[in-house]
Amino acid sequence: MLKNAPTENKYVLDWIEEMAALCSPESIVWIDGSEAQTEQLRAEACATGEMIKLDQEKLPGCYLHRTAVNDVARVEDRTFICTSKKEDAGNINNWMDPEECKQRLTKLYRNSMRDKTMYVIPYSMGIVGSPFAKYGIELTDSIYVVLNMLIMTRVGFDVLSTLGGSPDYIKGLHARAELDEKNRYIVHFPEENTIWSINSGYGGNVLLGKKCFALRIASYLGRKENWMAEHMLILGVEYPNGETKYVCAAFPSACGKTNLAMLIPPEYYSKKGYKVHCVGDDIAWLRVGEDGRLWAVNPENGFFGVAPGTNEKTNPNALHTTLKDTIFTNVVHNTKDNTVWWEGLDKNPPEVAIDWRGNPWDHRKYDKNDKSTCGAHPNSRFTAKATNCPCLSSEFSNPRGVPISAIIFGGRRAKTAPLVYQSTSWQNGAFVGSIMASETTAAATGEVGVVRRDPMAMRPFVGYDMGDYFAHWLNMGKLIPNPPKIFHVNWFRTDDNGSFLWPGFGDNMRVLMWILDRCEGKADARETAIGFIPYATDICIEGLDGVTLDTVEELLEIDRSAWLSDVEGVKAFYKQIGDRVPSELYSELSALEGRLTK
Ligand code: OXD
Ligand code: MN
Repeated sequence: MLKNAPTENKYVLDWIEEMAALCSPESIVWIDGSEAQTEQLRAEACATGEMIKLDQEKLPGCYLHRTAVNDVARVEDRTFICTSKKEDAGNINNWMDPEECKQRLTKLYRNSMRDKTMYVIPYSMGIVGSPFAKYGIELTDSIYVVLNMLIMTRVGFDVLSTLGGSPDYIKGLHARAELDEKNRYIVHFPEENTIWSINSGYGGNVLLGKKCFALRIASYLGRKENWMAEHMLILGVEYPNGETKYVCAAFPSACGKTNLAMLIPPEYYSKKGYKVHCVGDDIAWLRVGEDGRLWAVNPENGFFGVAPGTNEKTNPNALHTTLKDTIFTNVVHNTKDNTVWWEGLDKNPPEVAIDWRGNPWDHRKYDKNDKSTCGAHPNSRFTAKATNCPCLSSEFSNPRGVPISAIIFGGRRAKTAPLVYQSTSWQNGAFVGSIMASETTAAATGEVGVVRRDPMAMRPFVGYDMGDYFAHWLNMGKLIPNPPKIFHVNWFRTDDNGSFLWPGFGDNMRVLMWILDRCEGKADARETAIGFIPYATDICIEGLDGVTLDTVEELLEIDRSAWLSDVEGVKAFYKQIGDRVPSELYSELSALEGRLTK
């Protein structure tokens, strides 16, 4: 079956032979990244109904796909880290013995591709040939996966030639099988550079370059090799003098990373000549540069963004990015003009439409408080090319990456966390990241809106023990001579009526500017029990309707009793993580408690 393979790498060929013998596909097709082959696959997917070609005048190169109704988000309870020792996966991850797992999944993979094609996708996370890049091969029986990988990663035979005869690549096997949720598994073998995914067709579970490789496996590799794989956007703020400063920000899934990464500065700043450039919206790989600073690359090549809520006001750049070459998943199909729609796009829901389940949809029956009446699934997505983003940074394809001035953590918290605060050191910043918490969203299955601890926004994505991950953060601090300053933000604070106090979106630039001023030593701050807080007058509110100095004061208030109860939550969480939580973080926790009770 592997006649005419475009590589002689025996580690690649032997593995594909073995997986093909297991899954019994009818044929094997190598994905070369060419437009001709991609177009042929699109046509095939449209012929079988796997995708719908949208109006090519209004949305050139755009398609719609619907997943199975039981398969719409990442499944954390079905996600496993299979290390040989359970303690290396830790208490926060699900663990299975690697051999037992392989036995169980082998039964599910057996003959799962009968009568189907197995596609072989050679891909790179990062610029092919650059020292930051890492390579993977994904085997899949889904054209939808192939077409998404072609957008999200760098796919082609240059990956194989760069890999040469090396065994150093990540082996990914994906089969849709029966889409049986009871037998759905997203499994990582970090000690063997291997990922197995079965019975799902949802992006986060099946685009193996993304969460599985670029976060779970990469975080494991980063610890071994002294670098970091983080759930962070990367953006650059260009000053009127042409200088650009870069920040990374870690927020949990569906908490506005894409919006922040592509923000349009408020007029107050744009008139002066400030610009924002997007380097990445979801994942950053961070290494110590020769100059002693921390440098970041975005290993992805596209955006897999949440559609609902994306509109001309919240994120015009994302909206424009999706106007061509985009695959929409689980949004509303406007059958009158063959376009797409989602809640929060505009105030004109289509009159004649099919919802994400594939049923006729009557927008008049939509009830904001009842998610089951939505036309688009709350976790519906767009897969769009980075190069179509109007504010893409000129450094996006720079293999060196960009130097990072600040790391920003953030969660969705109605109370407790102030608009912004700064940690007092790298160690204290790692502590701030470790105690992050956020209200859950629709990006993963499970209840929405409950507060859960999500350290560094990496709870679902650390490929090893969380305590060891914290230790790795502390260790990295010792390896970076000139480390970024670490901050925490919260755009989601509400007043007593439950209304957001801060306008968010483009106006978050005002907070970014305080952060960057702090990095330059240009802004003052007040030292409090939790860290450095801005003076309200230092957050620029010029041109901002409805936000007064009093609002900013309220946004910056620290409620000691809420913080003290948070401290109890952190103690319980650290205990749950287990005995590998570094003592330095316990010292930080008791020092915080001490300051709060003083
Ligand atoms: C994502 C997620 O899709 O975090 O980026 O779930
Ligand atoms: Mn994400």
